[in-house]
Amino acid sequence: MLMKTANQAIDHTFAKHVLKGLSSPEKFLSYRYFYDARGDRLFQSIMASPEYYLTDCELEIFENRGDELAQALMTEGPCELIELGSGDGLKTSLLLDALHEHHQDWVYRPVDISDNSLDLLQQRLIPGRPWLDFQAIHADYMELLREFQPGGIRRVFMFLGSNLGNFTSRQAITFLRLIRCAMAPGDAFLVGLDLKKDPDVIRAAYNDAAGHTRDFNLNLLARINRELGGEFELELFEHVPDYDEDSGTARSGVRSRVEQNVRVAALNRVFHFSRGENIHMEISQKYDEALIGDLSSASGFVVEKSFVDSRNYFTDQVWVCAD
Ligand code: AVJ
Repeated sequence: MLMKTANQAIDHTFAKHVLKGLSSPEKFLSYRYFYDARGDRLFQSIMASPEYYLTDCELEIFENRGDELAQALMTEGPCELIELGSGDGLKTSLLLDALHEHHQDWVYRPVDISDNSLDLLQQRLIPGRPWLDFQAIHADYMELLREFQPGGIRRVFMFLGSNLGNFTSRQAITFLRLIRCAMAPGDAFLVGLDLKKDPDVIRAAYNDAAGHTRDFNLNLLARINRELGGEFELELFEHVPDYDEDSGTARSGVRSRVEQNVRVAALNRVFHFSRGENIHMEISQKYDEALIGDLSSASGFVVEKSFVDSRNYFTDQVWVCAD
């Protein structure tokens, strides 16, 4: 029996996921559930923290190389720019403005599962851009990609912020192949990827001194408390960031400080934690040329152009169909 609360419907998908993840011998919860209202705010704080370089680096690329980026993507005729997951609009606006300067007014189609972020994006982008054709798509981008047929209007897909890094390499290839299948010759894919670098720089980015990343992880337990009647005592869990230099994989999650049982009312279950037991939550993959080569070729792409920031921390690349 799922518990009903007065003002919040139980999210059955979330409930099922929590049941599966916490019953597994190696406990996990997915990063996908980080982003409730509080998680969105915490992610904003992470992006604003001095240690989290990713956002600044990608913005620098769009600011300094926006025109070259636009030129790399331009062709004759109409085009739609499909952004998978709507960002804050800042980087996108730089690209759209650069295209507009070259008399290329593209249809801009941000795809997001959150109505709220699409509304915010619209409010940010439309003022001062009467030429902008903004056509939001409220959908899960994985599902949307499965339905896309190649052909018709030329398309540029865009997936920024190293969001690809949340996928394991198998998941990344599956996702990239979906994009590839939705593309016709002449279409392009613009992807932002975080590069391997001094491990201490990466470790700090996922363990900021102000503790936003810790709170971001713990918020997933707090969300179980709020939405599923969980009884997690947050002080009894600690954030565990980890970065493996060789693989380039940053992993994060939380660890039980003590042996304990935690009840989740909506699942009618008690979960046992041994002392030091982990709940894995997120990976953030860092890339190098070899890894990018493997990923792109395994999914039917070639890297056509790549741009990096001044510190060589981050790359935005234009990928095109291999054949
Ligand atoms: C939104 C997936 C790019 O992995 O760097 C930031 C999310 N997690 N700090 C990342 C995140 C912890 C972020 N991405």
